[in-house]
This record gives sequence, structure tokens and C-alpha cells, in this order.
Amino acid sequence: MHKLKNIKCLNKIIIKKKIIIIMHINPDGDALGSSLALYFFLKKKNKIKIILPNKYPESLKWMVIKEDFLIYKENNKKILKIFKESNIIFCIDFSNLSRIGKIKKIIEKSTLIKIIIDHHWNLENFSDLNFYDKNSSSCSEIIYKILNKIKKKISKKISEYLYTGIITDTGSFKNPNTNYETFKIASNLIKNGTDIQKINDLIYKNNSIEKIEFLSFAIKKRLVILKKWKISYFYIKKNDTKKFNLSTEDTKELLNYIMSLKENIVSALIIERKNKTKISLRSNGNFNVNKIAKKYFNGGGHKNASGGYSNSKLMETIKEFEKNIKKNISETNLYI
Ligand SMILES: [Mn+2]
Repeated sequence: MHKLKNIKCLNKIIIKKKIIIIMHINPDGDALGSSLALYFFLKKKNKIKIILPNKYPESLKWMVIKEDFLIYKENNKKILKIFKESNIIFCIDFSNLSRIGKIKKIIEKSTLIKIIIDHHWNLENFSDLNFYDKNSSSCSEIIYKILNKIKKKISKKISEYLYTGIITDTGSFKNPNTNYETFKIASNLIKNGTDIQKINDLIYKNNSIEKIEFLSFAIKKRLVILKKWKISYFYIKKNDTKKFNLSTEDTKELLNYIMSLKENIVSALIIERKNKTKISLRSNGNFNVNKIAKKYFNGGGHKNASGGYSNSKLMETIKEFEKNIKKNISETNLYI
């Protein structure tokens, strides 16, 4: 990972090229932050387009730029043309083609140079060059390391995008993916001029009334706490977010509320989608949710944070989830 050879190779090929930067579906702060940091870094010497499979959440609108930004759902013909004319494609914050919706087919057929920069667990072998580190807190952290090795001074603007990526993916340095390197890099980004107060306000003081109303609804109607088992979870039905004019990305932070419950072992967010049910799992201490995600939900991740999906309906998935978690908690004899 981050072999000097790879970085030198990258440095050679990123001049006078037509470049596509693409991020995963339902983009988050890290996907947008690392993509935009890379965009501003490459912009002087290359022509670049940033492509999103679907729209970003309203709460992250402040990160978005007007030019060179295309959403697949609204510009699919134009995007096909861009793919034909480009030389390089950067896959940012994903390394599995299942994460980009319909664009998957275009990338599979394309002969462009494909470069992965990512930290997710499910790396797929489709690229020509990889900057992959599943122990990295965020994609932004990896991009920082690359830019730092290329030895260009990292501007304030780029630093702020990377800082945003790091704090959103680590939950402001609270999640288990936070480590010594994360703080070291964040501190360098602050040294480069990042206005931490401004970024914190944009992220944490940016709630809409709808979001607070949704939170209140979810706590009243969609929260299950199994006290005896120290399990708590939210389940979200297909139309729940629509009623509040929100996207699925806006449900993510529900997990933070239940993770803060004293002595909680497992927290989950179970979301009904079109043809499947998505599940995000978090645990405290030694309980390994990665195993659960792998074994029962076609997924994976890390010991304390992982996710997956089920092809069953919402209520069936909830049943499966409860059954399997209870079984595993009993087996590991965690507290009984
Ligand atoms: Mn990320």
C-alpha cells in the first residue's frame, strides 16, 4: 500500500489528461470530500469531471461545486460521451462495482485506466492501480498520504475537504477506525489552514427542521430496545424518509444515538429498499458484528462496524437479525 512506485507512476500519468472522478451511490462526507480534494489537486494540469451515481444529501450541499459536477440519473447520455473521451477514471471511496449502480456496466466495458483509492472491506479486482488500505479511517486519509508524498503544498481548500472527510467517517474521531495516524493527519490539515470551527458548524449545526422531526418520529415509532439483550435498533420503512423530504443518507446518524446507550452491545439500522433490506451493524467491545454481517447478511466490514443486506422483506430481516444476534450473544456468553 502506498508504494512509492505506485505514487511515482500516478504522478507521471496525471498530466494533460481527461479524468473522471467517480464516487459511490448515496455519497457521504468522505466520498465528496476526497473526490473534491482530488479534483482541486488535479485541476490545474488536467480536464476533470466528477460523476455521482445519484444525488448528494441536502445537508452536504455546501461541499458541492457547480462546474464539472454531474449526476448520472440526470445526465446519463452526456456521461456516456465523457467516458468515451476520457483517459483515466478514479474510483473514490469504493472498490466494488456494486457500489455505483448503473454506472457499473459502463466501467466494466471501458478500457480507461482505472485507479482505486479506497478503505472499504470489499475490494474487487478491476483496476490498473490501487491505493487501498482498509485500516485507514477514511478515503480522505489515503488521499492526504498520496498528495503529501507527491510533495505539493496542500492548499487550505483541499485541506478543508479532506478534514471534512475524516471527521464525517470517524464521527469526529469517536469511531473505532480512528487512530494515531488520523489525528496526525488532521493536525497537519489544521496546520494547512483548515477552519475547524467553520467545518464543524457546517456539519453539526446544519440540521433541517425536517431532520429533527424525522428523528422524533423514528424514536417514537421505529426504535426497538431489547433491554435484556442490550440490543437496540432502528428500522426504516421505504416511505419514511420521503415523508420528511430526506434521503437514506440522512438516516445514518440514527445509529449514533443508540450507540451512545450505556452498556449497549449491538446497535443496528435496518432499512427497507426497493428489492432488498439493508442493514448496518455497530458493536461495543468484543462483540464481532463483522462475523454476523458475513454469515447472515451477505456483507462484512470491521469488528465493531459492518453492514450487509438481505433479500428478504423488512419484517423477516428484523426477525432474522434478532434471532441471530441473540444466539451469538448467548454463545459468546458476553454478559449472562
Ligand atoms: Mn469513506
